[in-house]
Amino acid sequence: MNLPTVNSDQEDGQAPDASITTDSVASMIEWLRGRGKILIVCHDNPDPDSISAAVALRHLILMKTGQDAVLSYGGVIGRSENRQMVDLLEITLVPICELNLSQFPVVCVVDTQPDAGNNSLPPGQPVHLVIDHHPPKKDYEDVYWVDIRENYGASATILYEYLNDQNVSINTKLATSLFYAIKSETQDLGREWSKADREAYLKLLPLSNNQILYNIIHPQVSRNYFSTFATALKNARVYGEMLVFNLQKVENPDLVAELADFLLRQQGVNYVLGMGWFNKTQILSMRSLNPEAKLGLVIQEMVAGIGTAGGHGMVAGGQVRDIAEDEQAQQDLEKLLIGRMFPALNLARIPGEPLI
Ligand SMILES: [Mn+2]
Repeated sequence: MNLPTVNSDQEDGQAPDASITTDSVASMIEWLRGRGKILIVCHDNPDPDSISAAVALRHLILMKTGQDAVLSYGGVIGRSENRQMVDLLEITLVPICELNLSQFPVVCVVDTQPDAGNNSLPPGQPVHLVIDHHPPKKDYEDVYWVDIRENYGASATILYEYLNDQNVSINTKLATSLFYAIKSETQDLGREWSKADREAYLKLLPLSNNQILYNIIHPQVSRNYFSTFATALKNARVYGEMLVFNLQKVENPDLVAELADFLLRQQGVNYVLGMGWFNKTQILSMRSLNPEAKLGLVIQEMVAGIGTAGGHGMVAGGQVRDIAEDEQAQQDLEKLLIGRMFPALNLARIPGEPLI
């Protein structure tokens, strides 16, 4: 997706699935009319892409049918930027544990999928709309609407196209949220981006509020944020072109991904595996500079039989649930994952050395 050859494959920015057209999106909206309460679910510990896609889907449905929807998520909104985004753009999200799901005849998921393992819908929960850009976990033949565009850098871009095609106006707050989603998810169109993302990014920038954007991007952070950086730096180990760090218990699960991005800047490092323990779950995050890394598949191989994972070529994440809080359990898991990581990446195992 970051390769020019791949980008040129979608000159017109159309959905790769030819069945998704302006007309079919219109009929999907009509299908929703009069069906009762609508729930839109983000992935756990939602990121700006998942949040903005949910906000945009709600806006689309509201403008076209007059029906409001409830936005929901599992886990926590941890990263300071994401909390700022939700506060400053006045986005209301309800923890999924506070909802009675049987009250919602229509359930939509954005930036995740029913079988992805990174959302808090109970197993067997009927889902009616899936809008995502991660590789499909299965066919979802029983789901009414499935729009999964693996070659898109952001789910927000898919929703931007829906709004655009259906002539729904995009107000400043919505534009700011969609713009920030594409900006953060693709690191300013530098990573896993497509022509469609670039198009949306350029159209949304002049509609966005630059002061709010600045305030989202530059939030103040707690002392704990800096001590987590210290933990990561102290225990990071470098195995040739691979870097592994373990944050142990974290207050904010998003820090694992943030530190993975940060430590990928180390010279000579092409792959990063980050770990952190939050609420009985070991959160995993992988990053690579190599566009051919296929990290989504690598991480699935690493957690086979013990957890769930997924992702794209250069960005992936996973979770291993029911891990005890004691250090020994976490160290055992770290050893197991490192042992599986080298063969999964086709790298020879070499001894690690401390980063600093
Ligand atoms: Mn996304």
